[in-house]
Amino acid sequence: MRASFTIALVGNPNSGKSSLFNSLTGLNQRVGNFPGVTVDKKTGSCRISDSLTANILDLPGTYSLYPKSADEQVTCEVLLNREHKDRPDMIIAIADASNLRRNLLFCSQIMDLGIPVIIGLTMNDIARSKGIEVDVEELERMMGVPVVKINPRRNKGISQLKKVVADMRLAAPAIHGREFIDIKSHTGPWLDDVQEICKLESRYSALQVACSYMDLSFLNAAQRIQIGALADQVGFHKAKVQAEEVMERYRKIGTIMDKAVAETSPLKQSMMTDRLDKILLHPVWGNIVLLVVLFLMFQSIFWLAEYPMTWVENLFSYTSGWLDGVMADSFFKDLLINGVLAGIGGIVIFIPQIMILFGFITLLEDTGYMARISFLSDRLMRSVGLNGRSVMPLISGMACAVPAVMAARTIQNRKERLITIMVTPLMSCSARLPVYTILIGLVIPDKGVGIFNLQGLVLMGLYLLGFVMALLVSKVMSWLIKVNERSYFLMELPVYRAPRWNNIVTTMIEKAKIFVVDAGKVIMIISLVLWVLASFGPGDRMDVVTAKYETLKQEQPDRVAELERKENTEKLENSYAGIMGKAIEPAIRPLGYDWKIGIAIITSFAAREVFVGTMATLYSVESDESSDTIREKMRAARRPDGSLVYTLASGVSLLIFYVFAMQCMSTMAIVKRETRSWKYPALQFVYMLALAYACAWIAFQALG
Ligand SMILES: Nc1nc2c(ncn2[C@@H]2O[C@H](COP(=O)(O)OP(=O)(O)OP(=O)(O)O)[C@@H](O)[C@H]2O)c(=O)[nH]1
Ligand SMILES: [Mg+2]
Repeated sequence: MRASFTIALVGNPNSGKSSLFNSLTGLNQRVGNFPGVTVDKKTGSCRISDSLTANILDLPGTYSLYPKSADEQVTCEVLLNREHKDRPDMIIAIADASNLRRNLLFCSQIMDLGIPVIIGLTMNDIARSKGIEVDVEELERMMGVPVVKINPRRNKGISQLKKVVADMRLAAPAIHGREFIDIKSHTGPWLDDVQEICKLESRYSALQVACSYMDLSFLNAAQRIQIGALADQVGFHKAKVQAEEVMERYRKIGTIMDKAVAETSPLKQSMMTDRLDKILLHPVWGNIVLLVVLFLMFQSIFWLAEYPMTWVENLFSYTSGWLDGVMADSFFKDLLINGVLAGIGGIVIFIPQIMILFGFITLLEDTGYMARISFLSDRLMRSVGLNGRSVMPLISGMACAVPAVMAARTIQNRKERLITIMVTPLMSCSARLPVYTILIGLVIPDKGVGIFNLQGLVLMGLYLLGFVMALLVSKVMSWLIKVNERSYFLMELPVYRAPRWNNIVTTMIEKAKIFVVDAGKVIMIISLVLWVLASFGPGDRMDVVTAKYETLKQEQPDRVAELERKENTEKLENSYAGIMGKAIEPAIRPLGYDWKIGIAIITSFAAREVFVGTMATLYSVESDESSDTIREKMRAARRPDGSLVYTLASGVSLLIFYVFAMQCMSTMAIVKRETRSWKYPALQFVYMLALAYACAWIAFQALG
């Protein structure tokens, strides 16, 4: 049930809104040290006092109420549309004390919306180290709204904030009506009509609507026409009014700052960010450090994860060997070992790698280095028709394309945003990691190259391949898509912060959990369905095979073991799965794949992780040694002519196929949502599949 009282957290990007949201609600909304972490609204509930519970609404950060990008639009719609289902009754405006002038400007604009406001002053620790001291009582008096110092990163000042909220809730009716600046003096009386037409709360909301009425989704066509006509009539000049408004606010804030804020000389500490940036943003050193960081990340995915992965693998092969020994042969035993256990083992083994990957990405975000990566790569990105902001979606794409596609909302330019969305799925996501790992283990020798490990290098090569292809495709698309908007890279670089280790550990555990549960569900279902499809066949085909081998076994008792293996293979070929696989085999034979890989590719269209589960199930059904690991079974796999299935050529070809192919329903769904059209996910599916097929073919022909 919706509590009757909603508080929205509003403020400039990277000011600590989501941190406060987490403190208030106990939820775990994503927090990171760069602007644009939150791109959609999120609600939670908070007990303010014994008698008051509030809905808390976390919103994307915004610099003003004139939306310039899709994430800012989310915030503006909530604040301006009186009928919005998340319409707040109160706003906590978050102001970063270390950037007070600009943050107060936005607070003053929020105050003029006509909703009760409390200012939450964050980053006081950073302000202090910059030599900025804020007199809260004076600030409160001059701004005319309550101001509370908080540090949501350390959970400080939260109870004080709740008390002020509770007090204001009781006093609410008294607070309305006062404008920070006299808006009418800038626009004349016509805004009253706009306010009337759109049923807005304040004259300032009316000004916002008048400025962006074509973009706001809650206005209907009639309202837009009316506003347009009025604006023409009075000769409304949006940019001029906006500039005048901001100047007047700054004048007033200047006076307030003089009285309420004392600036002394900065302490040494605040220089740290500048000093670090001298190296980390240096045209040469900066890029070298960046390469080293990325390189370490990939090597450690292999190095560090190797031990826990071996433990998990052994545990599962031991368990299935043990079950095989103690259970009597039955339908149920077969299902348990070859269906369920093989499926679970296929997922659990990748937890260490997934955790390391997410740990690294969270570390980059938490320290503020991610924003530097954007800055460093702006030139490169621009040369292919994107901009520095596209890097964030691309890097988060290494974790998962779904949030990454959403992260593209912070890109203002429509064309650049669209291209970013189109190429993000080319970045190798964590779901590909299991496929890469298992295939690399099969076909790439485990040896050192200098101080590096060859398998680790190949893994990094695959990630790079996806990235380079993303750049190439962007370049091509930037020629094809014609939208002429100017674009510039503007991003505030956050101060460096120590990583919050508990946040990193929590994220790692949470992502592992999501991976096991979400991917696990799909993998389990597909493994079970597949097990059925691979264990049964149409008509009496399976019985015919059984009968044939029964006689053979009686005739040649010394070859029973070999005959049993052959029998299993022949049964698999005559099962439903076998028949389907054989049907598509001609299409994939030029790439070096057999029909079992064909089935894996088809099931992978649900989600790529399914590849390993599929392999596990298919090889388990066929093999009679349940204690072998999947890898051992795959390594031993042979074609009917006796040659190995997994050779360097077919393995590399398959790796490349998985780098490029769009095999993820969730990504397609999110691309549809973000672009509001099926055209783009369809196009994406086709171009990525074509790319995958062509490149895999070339690789197989070149190496074969
Ligand atoms: N030193 C210090 N750091 C803080 C404080 N509050 C938040 N942070 C850190 O500031 C960074 C940004 O916090 P978020 O809560 O993600 O900011 P946000 O306002 O939600 O940002 P967007 O979603 O991008 O608009 C994180 O690294 C926090 O740990 C504070 O009072 N002091
Ligand atoms: Mg946020």
